[in-house]
Amino acid sequence: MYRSHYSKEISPQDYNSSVTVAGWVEDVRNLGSIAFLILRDAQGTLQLTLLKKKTPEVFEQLVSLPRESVLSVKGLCKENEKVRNGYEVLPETVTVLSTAETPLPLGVVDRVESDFDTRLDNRVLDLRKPEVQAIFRIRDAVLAAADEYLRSQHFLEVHTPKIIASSSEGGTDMFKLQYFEKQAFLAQSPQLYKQSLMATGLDRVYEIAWYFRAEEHNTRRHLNESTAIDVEMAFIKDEEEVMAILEQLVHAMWTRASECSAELAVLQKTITVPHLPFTRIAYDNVVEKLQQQNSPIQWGVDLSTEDERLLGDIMKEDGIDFYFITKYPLASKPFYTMPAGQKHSRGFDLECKGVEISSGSQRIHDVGLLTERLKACGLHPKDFEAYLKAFRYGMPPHGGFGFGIERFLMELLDLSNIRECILFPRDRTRLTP
Ligand code: AMO
Repeated sequence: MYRSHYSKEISPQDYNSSVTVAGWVEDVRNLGSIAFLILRDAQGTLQLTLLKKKTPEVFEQLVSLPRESVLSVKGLCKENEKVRNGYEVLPETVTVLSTAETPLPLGVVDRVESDFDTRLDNRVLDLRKPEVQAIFRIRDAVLAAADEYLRSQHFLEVHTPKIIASSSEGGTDMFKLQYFEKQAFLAQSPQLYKQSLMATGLDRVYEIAWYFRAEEHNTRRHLNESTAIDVEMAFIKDEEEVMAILEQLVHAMWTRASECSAELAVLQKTITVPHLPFTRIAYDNVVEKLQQQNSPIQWGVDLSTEDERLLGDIMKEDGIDFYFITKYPLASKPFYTMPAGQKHSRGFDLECKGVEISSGSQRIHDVGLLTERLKACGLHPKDFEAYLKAFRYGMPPHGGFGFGIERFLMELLDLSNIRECILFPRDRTRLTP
């Protein structure tokens, strides 16, 4: 608990002196002549002990306050071994900063679990729960680790447009937007722009990017608005160099998460940091393994959710949680993916326990081949002229990946629904709050 607004935490030096604390009323227990009020802030909780005889006005004011109201309290801080955090505060003056309406649509400390939709409908109250906050504190910590790692490898943080004129990924799952007299779209990813930057000399970049995808399916691992760490790097030999950065990045983030001991304790989780390098398994080999387990998969198509899960189980038997699937069929990867021979590509996915958390590739850097591939994928090169222009005047070999932040957190913390990992989820039916 903070000693006063935005200042230091209460410590034994504060015992027997006057402190000011502020927070939300978590609970009030009125025993007649004495009452206990649990006050909560971002740091934790403390007990206010109210003595009717000593401070009758404060007593009356506080015992009738609805839960989740906001208070500022000045009072004597006293050591008390019987209280959970070793001290209590005896209030002398109280300012009610905000009175909560009753009944609460969602209990913050109720033992009964609310259904997920009620929680999301009341996300602001839901976010007051320590176990929900812990997810976002860990999210913050792993993103700080990602920044540190990527900057240490000389990547520059960039921000690319989210209102764009043509598809980034091909396909139809784009949100349309009227841009004055023109048709525009919300970016499915920074793909075209991060690649364009490779022609500029800003040739190692990353972006914490928004992905907007008008996918109709409503699953536990898809969002219509999600975030990702997008990386692009030039002058590479092949996709292996990109995969090396990705696995180091995951390792740095996983390690940082394992150090978030207070949050992991609240979530009752332990995190084991994986060993590097991650296993590489070629797509052809994956298909063979899956067919041996009676999967109907045919060579050439992307893995279905079922196949991904089955592969996760097969790998788990060998004690492997993380693995790259490499050398995907060219036809199953986006138009910008570099071919490897006639039928294969330099595209890869990183899987964690049967869930794809990242995909990437070496890209095509020859404008002729890129135009050919656009056509082969049923797209019109003239819609991509602004992108193709970046390739016409000197484009080095390059590659990169997109790494889903919510997917990563979901796997890191073993959460069953991706919506737990984003503050205000957007899915097929949810647009508010
Ligand atoms: P891809 O479409 O595979 O590749 O996306 C990269 C990663 O982003 C996450 N992701 C999602 N997470 C939640 N909900 C969604 N609807 C969703 N879609 C994607 C996943 C996925 O692995 N431009 C390429 C990346 C690249 O090659 O650089 C791309 O977007 O974790």
